[in-house]
Amino acid sequence: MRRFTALVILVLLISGCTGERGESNIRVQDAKAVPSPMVVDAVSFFMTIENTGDGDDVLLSASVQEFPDKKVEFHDVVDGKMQKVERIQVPAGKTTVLKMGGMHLMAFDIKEPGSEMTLVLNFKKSGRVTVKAPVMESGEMEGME
Ligand SMILES: [Cu+2]
Repeated sequence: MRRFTALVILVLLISGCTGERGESNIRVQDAKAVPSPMVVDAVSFFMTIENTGDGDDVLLSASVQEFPDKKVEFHDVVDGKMQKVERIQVPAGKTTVLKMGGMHLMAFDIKEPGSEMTLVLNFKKSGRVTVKAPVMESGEMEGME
C-alpha cells in the first residue's frame, strides 16, 4: 500500500497542475522562410501554431532538415530589437503567432536557402512536428503583418 501511495504521489508530481496535464494538439500553418534583410546569411521563419488540445504545450527547439548542423534560435522583438528567448509557449486552446516584428525562429549561416525549407519543431508534449516553409523574398513579406 505504501508503494502504491508513493507511485500516486510520483505521478502527481510528474503531471503537475491542470493545463500541464491535458493533451496538446498542435497545428502549424502558413509557415514561411524569409532571408533576413538585417542579419547576413540568417533566415527568419514565421507561422501560426495552434493548440486545439486541452493541455499546454511548449516549443522547446527547432532545426532545419536541409541544414541539420545549423543553429536555430527563438527570437522575440522588444523595443525594435531582436532578443533570444529560450522557448515558445503554446497554451491550450490558443494560437501563437510568429510574425515579422514579433516572435520568430531564426536559422544562422545559411547561404543558399533554396526554394523551400523543412522545419522540424520539437514540442514538449506533441514531440516532433515537421512543416514545409516556402522561401520568400523579404520584400514579399512587407505589409503582411
Ligand atoms: Cu531573429
